[in-house]
Amino acid sequence: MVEILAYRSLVKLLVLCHFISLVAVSTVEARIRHYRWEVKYEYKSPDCFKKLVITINGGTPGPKILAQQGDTIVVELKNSLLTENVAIHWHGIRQIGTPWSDGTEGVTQCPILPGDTFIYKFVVDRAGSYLYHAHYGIQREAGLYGSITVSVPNGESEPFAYDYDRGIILNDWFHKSTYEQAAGLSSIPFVWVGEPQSLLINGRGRFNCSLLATPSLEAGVCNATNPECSPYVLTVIPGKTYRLRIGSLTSLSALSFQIEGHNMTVVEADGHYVEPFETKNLYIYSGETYSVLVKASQDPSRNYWVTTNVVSRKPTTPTGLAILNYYPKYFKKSPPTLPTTGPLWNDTAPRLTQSLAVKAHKSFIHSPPLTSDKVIVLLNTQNKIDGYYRWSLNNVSFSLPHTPYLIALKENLNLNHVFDQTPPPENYDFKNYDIYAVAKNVNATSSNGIYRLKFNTTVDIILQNANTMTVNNSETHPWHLHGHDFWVLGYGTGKFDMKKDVGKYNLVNPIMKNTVPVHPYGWTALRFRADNPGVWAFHCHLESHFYMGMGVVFEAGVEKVGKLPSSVMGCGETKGFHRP
Ligand SMILES: *[C@@H]1O[C@H](CO)[C@@H](O)[C@H](O)[C@H]1NC(C)=O
Ligand SMILES: *[C@@H]1O[C@H](CO)[C@@H](O)[C@H](O)[C@H]1NC(C)=O
Ligand SMILES: *[C@@H]1O[C@H](CO)[C@@H](O)[C@H](O)[C@H]1NC(C)=O
Ligand SMILES: *[C@@H]1O[C@H](CO)[C@@H](O)[C@H](O)[C@H]1NC(C)=O
Ligand SMILES: *[C@@H]1O[C@H](CO)[C@@H](O)[C@H](O)[C@H]1NC(C)=O
Ligand SMILES: *[C@@H]1O[C@H](CO)[C@@H](O)[C@H](O)[C@H]1NC(C)=O
Ligand SMILES: *[C@@H]1O[C@H](CO)[C@@H](O)[C@H](O)[C@H]1NC(C)=O
Ligand SMILES: *[C@@H]1O[C@H](CO)[C@@H](O)[C@H](O)[C@H]1NC(C)=O
Ligand SMILES: [Cu+2]
Repeated sequence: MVEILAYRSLVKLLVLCHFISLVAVSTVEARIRHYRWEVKYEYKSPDCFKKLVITINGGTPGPKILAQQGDTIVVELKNSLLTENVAIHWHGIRQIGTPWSDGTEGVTQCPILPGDTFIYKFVVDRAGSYLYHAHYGIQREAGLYGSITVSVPNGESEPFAYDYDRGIILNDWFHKSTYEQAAGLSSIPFVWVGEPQSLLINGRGRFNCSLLATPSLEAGVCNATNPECSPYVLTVIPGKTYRLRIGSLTSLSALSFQIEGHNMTVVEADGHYVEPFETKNLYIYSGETYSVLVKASQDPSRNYWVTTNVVSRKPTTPTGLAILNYYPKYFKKSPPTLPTTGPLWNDTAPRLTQSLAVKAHKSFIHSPPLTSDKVIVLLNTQNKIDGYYRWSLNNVSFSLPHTPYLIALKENLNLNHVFDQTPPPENYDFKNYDIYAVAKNVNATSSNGIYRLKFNTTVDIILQNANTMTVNNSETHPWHLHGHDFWVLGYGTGKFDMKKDVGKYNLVNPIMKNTVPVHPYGWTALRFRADNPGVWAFHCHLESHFYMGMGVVFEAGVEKVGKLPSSVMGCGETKGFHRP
């Protein structure tokens, strides 16, 4: 014990002195992992097309965070974007005791100004596969994202075995800048960027340069032989089992993911063990993570395609490609086959079936509370406000305040100056609303009001999907909750039935997750315990949807939150609190 304490002080000393950027602790009791990151704009060609992207220490995706359960992560983040703010969210990390490190601009902190350095410090309290990404405007789309892998404590084992661990991050990629996109979303007439130009696997994709208007003139802009856009190669040793930690951080697309000729066994979702099931095709929604086991058991004299395809929206984006390479023979050789175009994009049934198949592993069931104290129903629709297209919940479209809620509530600022004191509606006109009809509300309201929950109460959320403002169109929305995991009690099609569907909730072995899809014209029911003091966003994880109002905020037990670091302040009504 003495040794450990001494070791800890040594680590602290090193951290304080900033002598090294990463303390890769190798002793049994690993504790603090310190990272120094610089965020900048750089020209990159992830899909062969050169554009400005946001990098961390020169890369997109950013550095992998590898830690062990119980470790403290310290990220010293320098904003070198020159003319743009930044904030980073640690997706899936509950931030117990450190709600100010959640990285949600406008909710838990002021934005980090150009030139400033901000220190995120938090504990990774549960093993599993997680993500991080920008949480300021639609900045994530510019390439600011990466993964967090937390291993189990020494001596603890997982309910499955594998030989090697590999990370796969999926993303969709647009050639237009975030500025053009955001301006288009908030214009009259509305300007839509369209479908992504490519899909990226571990930051690499392939845009067909011949599709540019003047390909020969743009040879320097789009170069198919640029090594930055050569496909990711997953090299495997015949006979070995691989754990692939797959995460999606798409801005818009729902995806399917396949490895030609190989099935996958799903074993983990959002940091929770899944009762294993085998599938040829994994559907994955933005903000979700899955671990799958893949056995390198096929003919090793050839390579295989790893593919990802858009589902739920009519795809115009080509298949995202990587290569499964059997060691040692055919390094980087393209497979002899044509890549699969994936499942039918408009067939919702298999997606719903797979959502329902994800249940808690039988030895790792966290039983949910059998009843709830409050039920909030959120009708997911589009509408208009003053001629602008918006997404809304129960006819109310969310907007972020200028002063972050956490600071306003904790520091007892004059709340009337900060946000709307009327909470948003907890329900809508259930009986009379036709979820298949074109949403026709051209006079919706916008609000930054929040739900203030009684601490440690149990809350049910029913996400009800509906038609958008386009005929026969209902989209897939991946909903992400900050600060908590929730139990997934059920999914269904059509309108939720308060009597029948509640009776069918899975209270036996529901999986816990932090992100969950609501399928077109369907519903999803969740339950969580408001037991983490703080202020937490709950929102659609599609960049444009949250930007256009598709989110809510929960406060619970804010009086139990410890002293806020002054580094989170400095904007809106908190200017006077800024560090000297
Ligand atoms: C790229 O686009 C050009 C022009 O449309 C087309 O002729 C060519 O087949 C495409 N190449 C690939 C690999 O899709
Ligand atoms: C395309 O990239 C290759 C490899 O980096 C390079 O040799 C070539 O000069 C580039 N072509 C153009 C037109 O920039
Ligand atoms: C994958 O699973 C399907 C159906 O479950 C089965 O028919 C097929 O043989 C499996 N393929 C491999 C390579 O295991
Ligand atoms: C799905 O989309 C395809 C075109 O991509 C269309 O031919 C087909 O009719 C659609 N199926 C359904 C069930 O809407
Ligand atoms: C939303 O507002 C429209 C128009 O004011 C109204 O017809 C509709 O019933 C409202 N929807 C809900 C879900 O309350
Ligand atoms: C929109 O709603 C506001 C109040 O909610 C009302 O004063 C106004 O008349 C409405 N406008 C239209 C076009 O319905
Ligand atoms: C919340 O309530 C549960 C069940 O009543 C209890 O076991 C738990 O200790 C409470 N947690 C806190 C933080 O008060
Ligand atoms: C919308 O769907 C309904 C029912 O499936 C169908 O009757 C109608 O023709 C569709 N309308 C359009 C514009 O596609
Ligand atoms: Cu959405």
